[in-house]
Amino acid sequence: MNSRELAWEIRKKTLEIIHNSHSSHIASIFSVADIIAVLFSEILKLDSKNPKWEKRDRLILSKGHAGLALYVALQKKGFFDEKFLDTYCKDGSYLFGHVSYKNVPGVEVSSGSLGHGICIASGMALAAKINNQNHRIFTIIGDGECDEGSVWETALFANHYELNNLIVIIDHNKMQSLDFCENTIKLSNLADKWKAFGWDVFEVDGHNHEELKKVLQNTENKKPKCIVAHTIKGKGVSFMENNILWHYRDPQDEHYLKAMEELEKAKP
Ligand SMILES: Cc1ncc(C[n+]2csc(CCOP(=O)(O)OP(=O)(O)O)c2C)c(N)n1
Repeated sequence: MNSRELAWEIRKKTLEIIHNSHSSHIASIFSVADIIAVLFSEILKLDSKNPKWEKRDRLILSKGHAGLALYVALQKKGFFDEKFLDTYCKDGSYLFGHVSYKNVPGVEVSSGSLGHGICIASGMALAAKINNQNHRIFTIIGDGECDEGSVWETALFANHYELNNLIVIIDHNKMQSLDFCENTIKLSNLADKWKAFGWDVFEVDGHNHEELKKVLQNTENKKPKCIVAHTIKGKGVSFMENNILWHYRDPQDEHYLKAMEELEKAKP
């Protein structure tokens, strides 16, 4: 399955599960679907039969409310079966609305309390350096998440320790849960801020697989790397795109059918 097919599978399956479980965050999932698909198809060195393989790359999805996208990618890559995936948000399931590592093969850490993923990732990156290990640590954070002070403490920390094995991808959809980022706490030019903190910074279209592949494949950097991925919240379903309602809204039958029709038409 190539990255475009995986992204499509992620959108389709997450929509189906969100609808069945009456849960939320579909727009956040659609925003990050292409980034996750490219990482799992082309970039991450992983072994689904040995999820704790020591030399594996690490991925932390810090915007843990979009965790269903990660769960679907892991399932499609063979870390667990579809029956397990379909327990999402049901009584007794290990698969919650925010990412949990407990009993879920392939998940590195639990997330959802925003601002923590990058801190854990930088600790992992420093540990890998101390132990002379060559794996890379990727973390995906939200732009609203950049309101957290811990993100900027880590930006200083990673620069200080020259963590060139750390790659931060910002899902820059310009929205957070209740409003646009600029109306909440101004981020202004995010790329300039990371540059000022001493990082190698790249800006890409976060739905363009070629651009994502190119920037993610090149990890020969001397500094920690920040990829500002310009995305659209709700990408792939016209009435969800850039519509803040779909951060939390549970798609009813009519929304589900309409969204599914659009996704079917866009099948790669
Ligand atoms: C520490 C913390 N504060 C508040 C929340 C509630 N919350 C959940 S999602 C969200 C918005 C996140 O926005 P962003 O990081 O831009 O993610 P995206 O728009 O991609 O969903 C907030 C504030 C949280 N999960 N953690």
